[in-house]
Amino acid sequence: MEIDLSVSWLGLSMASPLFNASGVMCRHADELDRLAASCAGAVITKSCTLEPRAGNPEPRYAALPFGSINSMGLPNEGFRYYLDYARRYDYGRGKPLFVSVSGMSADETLTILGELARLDLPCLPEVNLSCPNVPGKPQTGYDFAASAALLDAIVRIYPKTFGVKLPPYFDPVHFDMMADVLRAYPTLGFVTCINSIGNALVVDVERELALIRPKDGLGGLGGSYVLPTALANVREFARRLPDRHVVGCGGVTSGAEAFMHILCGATVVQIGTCLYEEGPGAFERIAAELSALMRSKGYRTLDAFRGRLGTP
Ligand code: RRO
Repeated sequence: MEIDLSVSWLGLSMASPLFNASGVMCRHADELDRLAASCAGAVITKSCTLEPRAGNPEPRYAALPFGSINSMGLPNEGFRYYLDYARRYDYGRGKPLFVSVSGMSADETLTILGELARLDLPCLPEVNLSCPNVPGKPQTGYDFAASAALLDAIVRIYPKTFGVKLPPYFDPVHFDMMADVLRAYPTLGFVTCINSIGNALVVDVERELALIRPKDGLGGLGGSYVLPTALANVREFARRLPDRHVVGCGGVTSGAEAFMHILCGATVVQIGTCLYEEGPGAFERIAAELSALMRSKGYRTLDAFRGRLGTP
C-alpha cells in the first residue's frame, strides 16, 4: 500500500505533515535553507521582534533525560531579516513558509504584521502569544482580555489568514475561555498547541545549581515531558474550533507521537527539542516511522485517522 503523507490546508500543499517548531534551527538564513532542503514539509522562522536581539545570557538551553529546558530570551535578527528571507524564498518548491512574530509589545507585533501585509508575500504569520522567557513580560495567552485586544488590533491591520501559537492550558474552563476568544476572528486559520511549559526549574544535585542561568533558572520545558499536555491541548482546541486548523507541537520524537497528535486532531505537526538534538535528519526518520505505523494499521492517508481518538 502506497502511504500518502501529504496535507492540503489553508490553500497550501505539503508533502509531509512535519516541520520545525519555531525557535529550532530557524534563526539564520543558512539554517532555514537547511530546513527547506530537508524532508520537512514546511519551514517556520524564529519568532521576530522589531529590532535584533541577542537574547538571554548563557547557559540558556539544556538537554534533559526526557526533553529540554530553555530560556533563550527571543534571540533573533529582527523582523526585516525574516521578511527579506521571505521575499527571497522559493515558494515553488512546495514548502510553505511561516514567519513567527513576537513583538516586545502589542505595537511592535502590529508594526511587523502591517509590514507583512504591505509586502503581500505568500508566507503566513504565526503570532506567538506564549513566549515564557522575557524577564518581566507575562505570556499574552494567559491574559484572555489582552489576547482579545491584540487579536482585535491584528485583524484591523492584517487582512489575510494568520495563526497563533498558544501556551499550554491546564483547565477546561481555560480551554473554553481561549476558544471563545479565538472563535471571534474568521481570518484566524490555525492555532499551534503548545509552546513550552513555562517557568520550569531543573536542578543539578551535584553542583546544587539550576541548569540554566536566566530568570534564576526558570525556563520553558519541552520534549517528552510535555507530550501529554500537548496532546490534551491539541484535542481540546480541535474539538472547540472544528472549522480551524490545529498545529500540534510538543513531545514528538518518533512516528508514534506524530500519529498521536494527528489522532487528537492536529492537521500538521511541529518538531522542537528532537530537531534540536538530532538535526534535520529527524524529518526523514519520523516520516518513515509514521508511514510504517500507518501501513501496519491499514491507513493510507492522514485524513483516515485524523481527530478519531476514542475513549475506552
Ligand atoms: O526565545 C525563547 O526563549 C522562547 C520563545 Br520566544 C518561545 O516562544 N518559547 C520558548 O520556549 N522559548
